[in-house]
Amino acid sequence: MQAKINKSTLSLIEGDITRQDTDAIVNAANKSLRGGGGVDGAIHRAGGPKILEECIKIGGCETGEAVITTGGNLKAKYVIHTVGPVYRDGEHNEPRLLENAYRNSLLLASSKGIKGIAFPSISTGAYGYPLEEAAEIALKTSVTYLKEHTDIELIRFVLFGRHALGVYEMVLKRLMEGYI
Ligand code: AR6
Repeated sequence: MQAKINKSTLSLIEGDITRQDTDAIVNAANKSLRGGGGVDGAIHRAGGPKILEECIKIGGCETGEAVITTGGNLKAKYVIHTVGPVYRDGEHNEPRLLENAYRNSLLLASSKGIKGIAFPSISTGAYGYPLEEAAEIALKTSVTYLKEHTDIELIRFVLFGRHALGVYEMVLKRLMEGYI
């Protein structure tokens, strides 16, 4: 599924984030930046040791912030590492922190002249964020960003599995129809 916002494209696909050919892919990292499971593990495995070397030099990343490294052996030239919130009950600033993770990743991409960026569904695996709520934040933040900035031409969400894709599609449809 695709939506046009100004001249830019927001697209939703089912797939593996490590295989994307966008200028940058985004990692759902943790504050240590030392790697982990899920998306993080897959990116470091596919991208090779150069990514971790740069992460170690950077030192760490606060929740909601973003940093950038090489893409190593990946097709993408860059990896943007961001840290989503660990979900507790939604009353601990989780929505704001998740929005920051997307927005700061996009701001960093713009500052590097990146035109195409692929995101996984941040915080919805090990960090336990309910999928539909997270999709709303991810997509609203992206649509708002594309309305305000014309430099990013493509934001692609790469969802793991049919179910996640279906939820994102439903939320994007509601958003484009003005229901949320
Ligand atoms: N491509 C796209 N999506 C994926 C892939 C993939 N290769 N693998 C998993 N997903 P998670 P988080 C989906 O746990 O919740 C790590 O250990 C997955 O189904 O990767 O932000 C870090 O080091 C889920 O919907 O990220 C942190 O400690 C989504 O990606 C912690 O996990 C995110 O799942 C971060 O947790």
